[in-house]
Amino acid sequence: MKIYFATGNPNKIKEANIILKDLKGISVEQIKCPYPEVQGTLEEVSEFGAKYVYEKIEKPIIVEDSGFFVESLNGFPGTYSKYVQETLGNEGILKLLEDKEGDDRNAYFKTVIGYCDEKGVKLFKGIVKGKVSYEIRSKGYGFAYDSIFIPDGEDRTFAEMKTEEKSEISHRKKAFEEFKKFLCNMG
Ligand code: ITT
Repeated sequence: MKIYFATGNPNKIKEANIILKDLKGISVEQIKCPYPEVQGTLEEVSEFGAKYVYEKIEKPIIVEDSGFFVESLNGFPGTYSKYVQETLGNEGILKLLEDKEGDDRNAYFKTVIGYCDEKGVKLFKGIVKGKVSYEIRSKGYGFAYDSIFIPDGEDRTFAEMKTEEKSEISHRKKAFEEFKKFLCNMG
């Protein structure tokens, strides 16, 4: 079974394929089918996007909306993560947190996958908690917020971990694990 993944971000496809690699007979393929990003929660964006793209292509489809939430900034950038990454960038986030320490640097990534087929739409969620680093730290892996996020239990940022390592513990891994259970139950 081929599942199409409507995204403009090839990193998501790479991570999805690593996470789903042990699932025989399933492959994920990128399609570029833009969908309107409604202003709302990750859940609302994914649900709307999955239905929208399914109506266009009439094949099993996933869309996925993710966000980076800093607790002491009341969840900012959250649903504005894409815009903030493109404008303030990671330096901007670090600047906002320059006088914050300890738990005031708590942050999490959240992913919501919307899957739609002829039976309708289903959502699968994953969260990974951690802290914002004090400086940008990267070994060239990952993307976007990965170079300022240290997952709990780790000393390295996601951008200092190989994609395979990030994909053992990430928000995306957790959401895709839920999706995997659903696929397995579908038979
Ligand atoms: P789509 O085409 O799938 O929407 P996107 O990159 O715009 O791709 P999102 O809207 O889901 O993805 O993500 C919002 C922002 O969060 C955006 O800047 C992403 O690059 C970033 N992001 C998403 N997943 C991430 C991850 O695992 N690590 C770091 N940053 C991530």
